[in-house]
Amino acid sequence: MWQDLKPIGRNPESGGYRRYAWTGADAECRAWFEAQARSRGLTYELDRNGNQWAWLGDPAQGNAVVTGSHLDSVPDGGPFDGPLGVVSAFAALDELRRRGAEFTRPLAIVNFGDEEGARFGLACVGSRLTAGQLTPEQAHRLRDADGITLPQAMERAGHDPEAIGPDPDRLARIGAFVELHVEQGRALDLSGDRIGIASAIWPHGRWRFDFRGEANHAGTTRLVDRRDPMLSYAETVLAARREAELAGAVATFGKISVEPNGVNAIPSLVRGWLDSRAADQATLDTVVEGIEKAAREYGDRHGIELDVVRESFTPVVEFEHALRDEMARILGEGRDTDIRVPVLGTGAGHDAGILSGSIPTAMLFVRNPTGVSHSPAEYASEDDCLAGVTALADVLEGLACK
Ligand code: HGY
Ligand code: MN
Ligand code: MN
Repeated sequence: MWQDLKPIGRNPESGGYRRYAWTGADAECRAWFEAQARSRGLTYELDRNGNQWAWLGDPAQGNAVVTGSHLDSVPDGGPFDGPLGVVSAFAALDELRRRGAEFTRPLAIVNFGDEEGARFGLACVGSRLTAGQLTPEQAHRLRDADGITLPQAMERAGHDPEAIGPDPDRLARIGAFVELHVEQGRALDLSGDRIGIASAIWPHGRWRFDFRGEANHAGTTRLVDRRDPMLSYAETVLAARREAELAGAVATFGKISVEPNGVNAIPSLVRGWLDSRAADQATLDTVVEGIEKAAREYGDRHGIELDVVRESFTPVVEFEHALRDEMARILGEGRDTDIRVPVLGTGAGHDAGILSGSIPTAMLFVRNPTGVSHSPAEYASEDDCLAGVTALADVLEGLACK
């Protein structure tokens, strides 16, 4: 499976992946998913929001156990964030069949569309639409950097944008969703464990800061006469770091666009996107308010207009304790006593977090020795990935089989 996925959307210069929603690379990933489903005799389904499902058993029976993740990527993302959960899901099913497991509940493998939001700016579009956390009207207003709207992109990829919307009937058939994911930190490396169970996801969001000044000649405009929004932006980036450090949170400006974007022109507009996350809502609010305040104060002194728009927000997620405990019990059973499965919090967002408001969800993490993610350097060893498959197979067997 990894060999098939390896070339799809790979940027040869960086070695990272550019698998953005509703692009050619995304279509290739989707074709791969469908082929994997059909080759295993699973019933393939594409839902109204562009999420792909592969069913074993009759979904109408209800109380299904679902596993999977996403196949799209951030710009120059690593190979594991997303695909590890989908590949492991198919591999775990193969393992269960090898064990001769008898299923008492329907099982599905899912590929959620547009988890990273790399193209349209909003993460987890497929699961948010399904859960009713994003309305079709809001989704229809999303645009990529070239001005292409989400409906236009969907249409070009052969998906009906008028069909999108909440899917409560689909969610009502699911009794549990378990997402396996590469860890995006070093907690497992530091504790010396291959596998962990997620406890919670930090509240997180994305804010767009538009700094407007005045375009002018870089050679002839005296410094005192300038209204340069790049300075306000730079000051705001430093403020973000200070506020995050003070609060024990994180704040990142990782994307910027500049107009007119000329080497010898003072910019008229600098647009920067802030991603900020903290352990609790109050801390996150304090951090973002502090950053905005610093941006306004600096801008006021230098004639810069500022607009701040919150583009997305995900509240804190505490994964369901009953499912978490059940997984810990299953993974503890019949194993060497020195195999521990720690329970970890994370600052990364996931479809499992979005769906946790509607259905019981849980996550398994696979050790990442450097903790690097959203980068071509993201890594997990083959042994750890195989331990992840075994753990996922054990969990699915414990939940869905006799
Ligand atoms: O950005 C995130 O946390 C996620 O990987 N989409
Ligand atoms: Mn990611
Ligand atoms: Mn992911």
